[in-house]
Amino acid sequence: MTSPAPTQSAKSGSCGCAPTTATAEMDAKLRARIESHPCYSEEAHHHFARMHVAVAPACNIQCNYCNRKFDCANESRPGVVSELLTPEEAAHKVLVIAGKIPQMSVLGIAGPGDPLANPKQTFRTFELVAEQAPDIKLCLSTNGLMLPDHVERIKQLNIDHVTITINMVDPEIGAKIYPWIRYNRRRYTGIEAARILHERQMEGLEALRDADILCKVNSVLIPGINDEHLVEVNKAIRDRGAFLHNIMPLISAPEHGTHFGLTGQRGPTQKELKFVQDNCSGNMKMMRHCRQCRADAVGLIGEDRSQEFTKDKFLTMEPEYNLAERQVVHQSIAEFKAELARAKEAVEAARPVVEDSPKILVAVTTKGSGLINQHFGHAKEFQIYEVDANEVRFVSHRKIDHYCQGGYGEAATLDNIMATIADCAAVLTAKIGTCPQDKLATLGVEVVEAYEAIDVVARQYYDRKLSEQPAVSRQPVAVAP
Ligand code: CLF
Ligand code: SF4
Repeated sequence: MTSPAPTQSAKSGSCGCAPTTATAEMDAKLRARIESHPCYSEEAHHHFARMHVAVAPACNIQCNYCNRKFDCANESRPGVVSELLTPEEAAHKVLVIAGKIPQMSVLGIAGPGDPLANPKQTFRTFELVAEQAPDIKLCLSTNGLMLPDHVERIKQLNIDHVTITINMVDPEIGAKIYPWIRYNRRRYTGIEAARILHERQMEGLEALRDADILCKVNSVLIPGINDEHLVEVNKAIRDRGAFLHNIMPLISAPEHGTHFGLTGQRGPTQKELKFVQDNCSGNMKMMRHCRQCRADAVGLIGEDRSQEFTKDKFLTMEPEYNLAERQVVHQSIAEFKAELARAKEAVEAARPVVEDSPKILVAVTTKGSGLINQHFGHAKEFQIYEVDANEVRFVSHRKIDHYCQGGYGEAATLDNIMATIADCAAVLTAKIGTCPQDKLATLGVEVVEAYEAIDVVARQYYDRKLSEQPAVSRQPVAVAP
C-alpha cells in the first residue's frame, strides 16, 4: 500500500469550506433533538435505552410478512407476542421503568398492531406519560395509512419522532407486498390498495416535514420484490424531508405463518442488505443499528429486559420516576460521552483525509457505553465496525449463540461464532480464553484485548496494521454471505 496522500481536512464541510454559523446552529439544534434517542443516533444507542408499550392491537392493512397472531413486523421482530396494556397500565409501566432504568430516554409505541389504527389508546398513553414524565421523548411508528389525519395531534403532543414503514413508491410493487388495506370503512385490494397506501404515506411524510417533526423511514428489504426499488424509495423519502432511512431484512420463517414465510420468499443475506444500505447511504443518513425489537421492548437496543417487566411483575411495582435523579444520570452520561469524544479526538486529531484507503472489518464485544467491556464468551452478538484511514464506522451487528454455557465452551457453538466473524481482521474484546483465541488465529483473525473506547482501540489497531504493510491484506472487505 502506498503512503496516503493528504487532502482536505476531515473537519471541513462537505464542500470543503468551513461550515457557516447558521449551519452550525442548525446542526447543534438537530443534535440536541437526537442525542438521547437510541434509534435516531447511532452514538446514543450505546448509552440510552428505549421502551415500548403494547397498547395498539388493531391494524388496518395486511403486509405479506406479517401474521397478526404476532406483533407488527414493521418495527418488531417477527414471531413475538406482547402483552396488551391499557393506557393507564402503560403509563404506570413507564413510570416504573423510568425509575429503575434512568437512562431510558424514549417511549415508543409500535404495536402490536398499528398505533394510528388505535388512535384513542395511543394518544391517551402519550398524554398520560407527557403529564407525569415530561423528560421522556415520545416516539411513534406507523404504516402511514392514517398518518395525515393525525399530524396535528402528534405535533400538539410534542411527539418529535415518527417512523413510517415505506416499502415501495410504485403501487405495482406494492401489490406484491400488501394484499389489502382497510380505509374509510372500505376494503381495497391489489394495485388500488397499494396506490392509496403510497399516496397516504407520501402525504403523511410531507405533513411531518411541514410540522418540523423528525421522521425515520423503515423499509423491509424483500429480495426479488423491492431490493432494486429501494433506491427509488430512498430518493422519494429524502425529497420529502425524511431524516433517517432504516433498511431492515425481511424475516420470513415458515413457522411464523406469514404469506412470505409459507410461500418460500427468502430474506436477504447480510451481504445483500449491506449492498442496498451502501447504495442508499450517499443520499441520506442510514440506520444500521436496528435490532427489530419487540412491541414491548425494554432496555438498550440489543439487550432485552422485557421479561423483567411483564404485567404480573410491573403492576406490583411502585412508580419510582424522579426527574431530578434522572437528570443527574443523564448529565453523567453527557460527561462520559464528552470524555469518549475527547479520547477519540486525541487519536483522530490532525489526520489527513485519505482517498481510497483500504477498509477492514473488526468485531467488537460490548455491553454498551461505547466501550469494549464484554468477555468474548458472554457476547450474544458482535458489533461490526468498518475502519479505514478516515473513519471508524459501525456497520452492523451479528447475532451469535452464547459461547460460555455454564462455564464451558461448546465446540459447535464456537465453530458457528468463528464463521460469523471469519471476514473480520480482528476481534476487540475485554477478555478471551485460549481455546477461542487459538481457533481465531487459525482463521487469521487477530485478538485485541482491551477495556477502552471502541473508536480508540479500532483506530490504534488499524494504524498498527497500516504500519505493518502489506499485512492489511483484506481489501476490499467482503461481508459474510
Ligand atoms: Fe421504538 Fe422505533 Fe421509536 Fe426506536 S424502535 S418506536 S424509533 S423508540 Fe429502533 Fe427498535 Fe429498530 Fe425500531 S431498534 S425496531 S428502529
Ligand atoms: Fe402487521 Fe404491522 Fe403490517 Fe399491520 S402494519 S399488517 S401489524 S406488519
